[in-house]
Amino acid sequence: MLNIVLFGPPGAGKGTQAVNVIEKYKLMHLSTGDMLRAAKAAGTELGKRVAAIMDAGNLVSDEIVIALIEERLQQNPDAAGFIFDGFPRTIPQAEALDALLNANGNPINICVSMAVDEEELVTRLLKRAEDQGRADDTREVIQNRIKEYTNKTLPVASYYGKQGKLANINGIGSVEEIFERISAVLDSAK
Ligand code: B4P
Repeated sequence: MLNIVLFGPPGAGKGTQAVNVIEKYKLMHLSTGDMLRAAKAAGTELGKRVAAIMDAGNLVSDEIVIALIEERLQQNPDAAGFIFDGFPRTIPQAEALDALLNANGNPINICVSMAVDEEELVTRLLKRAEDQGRADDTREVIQNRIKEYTNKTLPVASYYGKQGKLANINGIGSVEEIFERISAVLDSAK
């Protein structure tokens, strides 16, 4: 089993790269951002609870995202492995994920951290705003998302570093070049 965390700031390209990774390594894609956006679009109780938080660029509560991930893990006991995209985003989320996976004897193998400078992140997300019109891709909200990342999410990289499970890659370049860098890391982690 191969369990991967794809890590990086908003706009680093986690979702973009996850598409290629699941195809090549036959993993199940678990994106908390996609799950929350789907709930919002469907207008479920959960969607109503998280809409304003997401639109402001804040992190939703640990309790909500941990429950989403736990449910998906339980629904897919036969998966060949998971790629966690946009999760964990806080230390309590990382600890909860370890507890869930360790209970099954299939811990995280590697956390791939994609480094992209702030100027490039803002450029990418403003471009995505033009293409997709996402509510959280305005200049002001992007700045808040980067602030949330720096304050709450960045410590997660050290969390995996202390476990000897952190691989840093350059997240700038073409989608194909970055995928090659990720593949090299995953091939040596298998
Ligand atoms: P996410 O959906 O995870 O959003 P993201 O950070 O924007 O995504 P990503 O890095 O995947 O970027 P993408 O590939 O699309 O989260 C959204 C919100 O949900 C959060 O702000 C939060 O409110 C909530 N949330 C989610 N998970 C949570 C959690 N665990 N805890 C609490 N709250 C949570 O790439 C961005 C753009 O760059 C795209 O337009 C893409 O085309 C472009 N791009 C990608 N690679 C490129 C490259 N190599 N060169 C040029 N452009 C590139």
